[in-house]
Amino acid sequence: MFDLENIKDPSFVKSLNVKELKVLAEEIRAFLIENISKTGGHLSSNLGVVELTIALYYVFDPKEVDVLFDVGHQCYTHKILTGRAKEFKQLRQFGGLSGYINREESEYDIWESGHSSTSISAMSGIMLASKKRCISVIGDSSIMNGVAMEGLTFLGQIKGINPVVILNDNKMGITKSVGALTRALTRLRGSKFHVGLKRVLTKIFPNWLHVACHKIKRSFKALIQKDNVFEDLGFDYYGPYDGNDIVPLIKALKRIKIQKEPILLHVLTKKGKGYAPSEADTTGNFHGVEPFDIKTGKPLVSCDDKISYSKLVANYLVEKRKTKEFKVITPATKAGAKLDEFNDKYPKDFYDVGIAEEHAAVMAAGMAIAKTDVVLLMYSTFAQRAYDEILNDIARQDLKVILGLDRAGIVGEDGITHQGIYDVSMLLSMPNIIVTMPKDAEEAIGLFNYAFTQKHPFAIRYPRCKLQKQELDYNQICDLSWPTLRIGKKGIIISYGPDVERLNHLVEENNFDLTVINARSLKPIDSDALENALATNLPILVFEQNVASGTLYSKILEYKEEHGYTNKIFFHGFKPGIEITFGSLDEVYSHYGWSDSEFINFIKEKLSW
Ligand SMILES: Cc1ncc(C[n+]2csc(CCOP(=O)(O)OP(=O)(O)O)c2C)c(N)n1
Repeated sequence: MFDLENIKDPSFVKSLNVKELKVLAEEIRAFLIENISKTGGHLSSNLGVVELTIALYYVFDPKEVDVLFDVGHQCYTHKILTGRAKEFKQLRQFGGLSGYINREESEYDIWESGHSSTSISAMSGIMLASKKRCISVIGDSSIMNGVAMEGLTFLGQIKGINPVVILNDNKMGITKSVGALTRALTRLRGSKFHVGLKRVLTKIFPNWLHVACHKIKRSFKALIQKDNVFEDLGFDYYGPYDGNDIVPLIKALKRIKIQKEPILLHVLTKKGKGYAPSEADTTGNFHGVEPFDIKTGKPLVSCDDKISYSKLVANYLVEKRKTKEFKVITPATKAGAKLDEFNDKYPKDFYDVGIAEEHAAVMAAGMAIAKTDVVLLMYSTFAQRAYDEILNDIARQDLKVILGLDRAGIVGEDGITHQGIYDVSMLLSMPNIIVTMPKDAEEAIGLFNYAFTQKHPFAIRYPRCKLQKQELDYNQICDLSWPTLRIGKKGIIISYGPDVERLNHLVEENNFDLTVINARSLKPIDSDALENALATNLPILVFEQNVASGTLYSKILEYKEEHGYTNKIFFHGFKPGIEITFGSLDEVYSHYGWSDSEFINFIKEKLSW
């Protein structure tokens, strides 16, 4: 029995025998299931890499070699082995342990990401600058992204360094991996017999014999065929190995440790290993989980009366498709965007392109050129990766792509890398694009219906929060005007999204004599409504869940200056450069000035009440 909470650093792993290593793996797995069932977190990806992480620290010394975990969502065993087991009770809680690699937490945390597929490029930089050896641990879905491919193409032709890419192949991204490269991986995986035979041979033969055989096989193969995409890119390919079997894994790692060229080690792991419901999951439900009952695998808090904005939009698209032809594209977020039903009902109109935001955006532009209506659904944070394509290919060409930006605003437990607080600044600077945010479910449907009727790129942002379930009219439509939700005489609040609804309630509850305007279209602005607001000469308070840079607030200021108004205008949002950490939505809201009481304080302070 290991005292996981008293582990200081991973060096102790080297002194364990095979039996002890296996016990350690089982105990870590039990620890992960127990803790994640209470806190929530990335369950399946972490259960799959327990042996791989232990084996890495058995063979390599982290003082000599940097290990870079791509995305960083599979780093929990690494955190346990580097002395952070005690903090798992606070995993992803405000002020607690981050669910990702975090350089402030540990000297062993080398590369922060959250957004996938950067580890190979990062390791290229580290190795070329420091000569320190690096290992990238990257999943089969993340390696297919363009950034990872650029990294591989670069590294494969660099001489004099020996990077190691460990391809952790579990045949899954959040849901099943997609794309032609998946097919290439299937060929490399070979049959179960092949992997089994390899396991036996690895156990029997010494390492030098394996290396020799591997080199001879490679030279012969190169004469007759080139069917290994990684070898074609300049990597010496080792594998596939069973990544959940610690003995062959250690042998394979020892083998590559002595190599002097770029290595790709292909390991096959079982996503969700060791917990029946997550092993059986193909829908992505156990990729990231809320607290759950270990016996049943069901979430502890049932939200049967609630619906997420993602699900609302997905339901709308299913309904809309009954009467209107259009395509839906999503880059690897089919599960989060709740698009299973659309996919099942309209498979010919649905494209999950894998982790390929840039490709998704340009492909949507292509569909629009071909006069086909298309809805591109991305998380706000990942749309950042397609900044140039949204700007240059969609917006500049004024193409009718309906861009659904999910998880706009603060996101909670994923923390800093996932906050949706930049897309307003990004989009408002682009030509032609209309940018909107609905205050509730009805307005969301209304804006989507409006988007279908017009001819320009059209972004609809929606947040990560949940809504009360209700009967909805899927045919309603709303325009880009700014409705006034209430009229008062002491000042004017302008906001959008669910925040404007919240502010309206607060103003009512507190009997504040204020006007509240719903600026559901951030671009174009409703200049009549703004003109009327400015003409009152009342102070204006703008609330936006975005960094204060090029947002609606700036547009209002510009308008005021241009038209010679003198109102005082105040902004409540986030300072550029702010680092909004992880925690429950409520905790993060209250810590960063977004609680009801902070709203009230801000109003009172600015209006000198
Ligand atoms: C650029 C980007 N797009 C989308 C995501 C959302 N995302 C997080 S993990 C993940 C799947 C990763 O799959 P894989 O690399 O195979 O690792 P596994 O979880 O299977 O171990 C996705 C799509 C992301 N983190 N970054």
